[in-house]
Amino acid sequence: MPNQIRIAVSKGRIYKQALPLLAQADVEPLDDPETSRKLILDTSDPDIKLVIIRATDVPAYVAYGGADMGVAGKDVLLENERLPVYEPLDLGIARCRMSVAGLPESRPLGRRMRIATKYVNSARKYFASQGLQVEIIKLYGSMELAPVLGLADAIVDLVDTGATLMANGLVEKAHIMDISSRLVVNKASMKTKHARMSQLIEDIKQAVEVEQ
Ligand code: PRT
Ligand code: MG
Repeated sequence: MPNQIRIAVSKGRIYKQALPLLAQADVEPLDDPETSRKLILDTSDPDIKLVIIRATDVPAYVAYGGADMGVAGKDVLLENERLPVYEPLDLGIARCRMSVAGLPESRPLGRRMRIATKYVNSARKYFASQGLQVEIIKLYGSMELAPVLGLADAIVDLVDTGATLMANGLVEKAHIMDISSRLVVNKASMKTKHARMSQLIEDIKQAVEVEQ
């Protein structure tokens, strides 16, 4: 399948928000991943397939050539910095921010704090940049519970509306960075399928400009 291009996307918000951009590039899936159990979707372009995978697995699929390109949150890319991919485009979708959050009455962020997070890499870099040595506890989900149950002094997590923090009695203590999803590309595919890949990237780029 030398001319086939596989695009890795995750279900949920990334898929929903990437869809209009792909449609502008004349790539329209023939199945809906929310209802179909298929993991490889045909599209209106017979040479282009959508591969449905977990958001955190997109960098690995693209780096190792399981997919030629993919859509991944900057948060996920920063945790997978060692995987070699090109990042040609900020798609401006699935926007949110990465923040430090804790209980409202908790002491100010300081040294020797325990920080619970899924984003170990980004958290370590952030606290180092603040000159704070902290202990980081890796969690895989429900981070909001950690300060409530006394597992950690604070968490590093993604925030969009703030409803999740509020529902769990937490407040934002610091803004680390803004997050959006990026188009990532396999380095070898960029050479071996150059014409088709660069055309597709250009079409998606145009679509992003229209949306903004
Ligand atoms: O959810 P699942 O375990 O299936 O996988 P996932 O969390 O890896 O995927 P998904 O689809 O939830 O997130 C994919 C990408 O969307 C992330 O990598 C981010 O780049 C981006 N994104 C944008 C978000 C959010 N906004 C977001 N709000 N990812 C997660 N959230 C979560 C956040 O972690 C917190 O639990 O939503 C909650 C906060 O939302 P608010 O609106 O209550 O503040
Ligand atoms: Mg999620």
